[in-house]
Amino acid sequence: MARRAGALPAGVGTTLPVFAVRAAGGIVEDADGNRFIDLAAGIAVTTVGSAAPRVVEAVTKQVADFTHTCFQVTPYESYVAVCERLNALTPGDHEKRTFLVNSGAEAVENSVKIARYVTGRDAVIAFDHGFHGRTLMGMTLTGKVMPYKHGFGPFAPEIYRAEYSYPFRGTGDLTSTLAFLDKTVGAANVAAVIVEPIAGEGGFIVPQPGWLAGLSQWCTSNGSLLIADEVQTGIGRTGAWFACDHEGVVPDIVATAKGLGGGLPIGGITARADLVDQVHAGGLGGTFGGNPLSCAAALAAIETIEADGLIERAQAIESTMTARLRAMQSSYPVIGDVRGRGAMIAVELVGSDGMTPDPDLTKRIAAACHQDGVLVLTAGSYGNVLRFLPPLVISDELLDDALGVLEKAFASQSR
Ligand code: PLZ
Repeated sequence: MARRAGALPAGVGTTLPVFAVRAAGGIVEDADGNRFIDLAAGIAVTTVGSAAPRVVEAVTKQVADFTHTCFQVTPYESYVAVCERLNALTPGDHEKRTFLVNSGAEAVENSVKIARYVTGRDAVIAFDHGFHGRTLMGMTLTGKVMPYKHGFGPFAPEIYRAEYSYPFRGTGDLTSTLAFLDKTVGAANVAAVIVEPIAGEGGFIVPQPGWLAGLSQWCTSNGSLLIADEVQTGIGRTGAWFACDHEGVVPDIVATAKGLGGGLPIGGITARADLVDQVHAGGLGGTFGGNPLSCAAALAAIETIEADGLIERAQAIESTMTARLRAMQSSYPVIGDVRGRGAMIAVELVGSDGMTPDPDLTKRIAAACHQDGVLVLTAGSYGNVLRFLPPLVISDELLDDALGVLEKAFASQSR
């Protein structure tokens, strides 16, 4: 940590000051031999585990064959195969096209580029509690000022922010959101509405049923495009391939990253073919996008999810976790809300009025879990959400153990 402080800027944060030396099967081991139960999965990335056998094998083979050519210079088959898989797996039966980038932020950037290109419009609607990355566009779309935006402006123009549906806090009613779009921005100016189907960094907020579908219908009626940012929710995390599937919503553009690469950096933009095929040749791309190692890993990760029944596993994790957390809620009223889908579950911590956010308690519970060997993350616009993102390969035994540690943390910290 001392070397880190001397070599890195202070602005790069650390959740847990331990250095990983290996990780697999829901355990992260540090340089001192401490073993942590992993309820973070590298922020929803290692969905298939941190050293999934198929991923290790595919990447090992690929690294010996070739590391890079740049797909735009001399293509390779695995890139095309990843695009085919995403075209098939993303919501909707329409004809689609996919291209690959390096990160979630880049997938978001490109989604917005395409939407503006094909609509010829400027305005993009994002939501409070939204997170879309740390590049200029990603940061502009992101709702939370501290730590993501403070001091980093000026921001990209023509981004408007609407209220996200937040059932626990009773805000973000669809009718008023649509009225805002019509009256304040003007439907004819809106290129795209970009939305996380479950707000991730914002605190695993699951919008009111029908809210996403309402946005989707509004977009269709007004010639605006719906961009689903499935960077955190996608690729099996929520107990479906994509979180939009739970709501029967078919977006025009889907941005993916995180879980797609089994731990290697890759992002995807999957769009309606009739739209994205309008963009001129050479208008989209990048040096590293869809690197061969990342493509090999992505194909192996998708195969692992299919062959090992990990979508069903995410659903089972949801049942186990929500049952245990609801039981804890009846003993610890500081747990105001238990929510989420699949292996994307959170609790929102509140004061004695049942509503006032309690970020200090949230920090203390997280610290107590870390002290007892369970890696949990916090989230939420008010910093009062504990979120759980286990790899889908975690065993019931480890999950149970971790929930026991969490319960102990509530017992020691919440009075
Ligand atoms: N869209 C929905 O969740 C990344 C952020 C970590 P990148 N979330 C983790 C941090 O502190 O920066 C994210 C997301 C959603 C986009 C992104 C951005 O993805 O791969 O981090 O660029």
